[in-house]
Amino acid sequence: MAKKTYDLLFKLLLIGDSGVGKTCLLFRFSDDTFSTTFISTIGIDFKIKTVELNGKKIKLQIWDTAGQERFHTITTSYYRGAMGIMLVYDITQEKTFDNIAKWLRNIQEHANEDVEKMLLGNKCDMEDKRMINKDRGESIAKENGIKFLETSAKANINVEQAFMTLAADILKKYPQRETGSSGVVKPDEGSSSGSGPKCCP
Ligand SMILES: Nc1nc2c(ncn2[C@@H]2O[C@H](COP(=O)(O)OP(=O)(O)OP(=O)(O)O)[C@@H](O)[C@H]2O)c(=O)[nH]1
Ligand SMILES: [Mg+2]
Repeated sequence: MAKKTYDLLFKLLLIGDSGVGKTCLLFRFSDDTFSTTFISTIGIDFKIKTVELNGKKIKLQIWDTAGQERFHTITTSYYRGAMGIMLVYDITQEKTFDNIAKWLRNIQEHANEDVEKMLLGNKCDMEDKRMINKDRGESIAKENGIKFLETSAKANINVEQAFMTLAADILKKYPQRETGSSGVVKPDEGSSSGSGPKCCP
């Protein structure tokens, strides 16, 4: 008999301009690898990593979107199912910072209202090429009431912390109906074949 390998399933989404390092952040987090070769994501991809938080095994299903505008329609169709969204810019590219407002509008338009958000200023290993001060990242995050971290997928700075913080923020507001390990609710994994009534509005 297969043992249940997790208690909760959280769906996370990575968004932001092309080239900011979304895929690299995901590979660093899930496989602890990094590549300097830029292979732009086509459409959408995902990885799974199971982590433990507050004694609960949480399966993170992390969707990695293409930043290129031509994939806008397909990528925004994934916003609705996300419980947490990681919005990434590149501290060496002003344009990717200017576009934060655009990405926030996309979230507003396409995601659930109560989605947890986090802003990441990636590539903080490239201090010599920095265009965006940390203060600017901090203040735009504050204005929008979201958490902020500077990260480096390359140097492995704050990557684990970013994903774990987002997961912890989702967990905090997770319904606490169940008490004790046996009563933990296991959300369905996205199969649409269930015949029973939907329990949630
Ligand atoms: N120095 C440095 N380079 C990075 C870092 N993260 C990513 N890169 C480089 O930036 C380039 C783009 O990284 P990707 O992760 O593919 O970018 P992306 O955001 O997934 O881009 P799209 O898939 O097109 O949306 C690659 O050449 C990476 O090696 C980082 O933390 N530091
Ligand atoms: Mg990518």
